[in-house]
Amino acid sequence: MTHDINPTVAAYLDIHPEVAAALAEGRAVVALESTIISHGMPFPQNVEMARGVEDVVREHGAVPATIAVLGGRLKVGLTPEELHLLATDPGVEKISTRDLPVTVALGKHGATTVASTMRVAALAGIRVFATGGTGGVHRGAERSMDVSADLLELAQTDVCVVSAGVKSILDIGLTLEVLETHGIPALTLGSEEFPAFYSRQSGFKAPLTVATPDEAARVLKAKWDLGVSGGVMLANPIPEDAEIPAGEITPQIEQALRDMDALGLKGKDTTPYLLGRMVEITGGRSLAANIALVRHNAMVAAQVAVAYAQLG
Ligand code: PSU
Ligand code: MN
Repeated sequence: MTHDINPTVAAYLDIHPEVAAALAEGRAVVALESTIISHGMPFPQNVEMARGVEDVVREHGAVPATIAVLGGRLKVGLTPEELHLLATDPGVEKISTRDLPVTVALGKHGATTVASTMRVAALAGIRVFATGGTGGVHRGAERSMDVSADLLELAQTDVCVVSAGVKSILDIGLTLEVLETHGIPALTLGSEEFPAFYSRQSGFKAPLTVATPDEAARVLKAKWDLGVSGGVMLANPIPEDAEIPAGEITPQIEQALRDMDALGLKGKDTTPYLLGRMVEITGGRSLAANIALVRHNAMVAAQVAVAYAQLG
């Protein structure tokens, strides 16, 4: 199941030796993104989270490959110094798929979102990826047309994204509609209800459910063996002891959205602003929840990657 990287693509990639060895031997690898480090959490929690998540992946038998663009190079697997740079350098831009060729061509630094991380992971031959929450359809999208590029990337790139569902700063109902339109399986792990990032409950029934990481791996194999191209969203509810119940978090999200509107923020700046504002409004509780859910997703992603590698 090893993946041959064509030489044209290989010329842009710097695959960390540990990741390259695992890929060459068909061992489990889990991709991790970097927008969550540079634009999703404050320092120093961001770099502690990034290192901790890599450890969780290793503890569950897979090799972590944190992805970013540094000096125009597509990095797959980072050194501790590179992680630190992403966590601290204000010059690191948030880059989605549309930005990727520009950041590469101009030799800049970029923190990759779910969409661009999926794309780079696929180029390197990595099939499983852990994040916090996937982007989706923003509230008011019927006027703003703000639909995350994460959804369009899921429609076309063969990577399984393990997330805690869709951030409740978004319109979850519309997000589920767009996932269905694009033929993206939104599998919920071990729950009949689709999860909402900080909360286990969203008020929306899970469109599809799997009981175990092993079942999820079998879905991936069946999908890609059959040539049903594109990604899979594996929604993994936040652990109970870390969740902020929907009834408590909803008014705080509404407050953050009002504050954002008052500032007139739009486009790529909205998600980083909202996550930061939520940390302030909740007195840090949303940050603790965010870190807990990312670690949980990393564990499940490693279990899925190990099971998928065993399917051969
Ligand atoms: N999950 C987190 N924190 C984050 C993100 C996900 O816990 O910061 C990032 C991901 O990189 C995702 C992005 O792709 O938020 C969504 O941004 P937008 O809504 O602009 O597409
Ligand atoms: Mn957007």
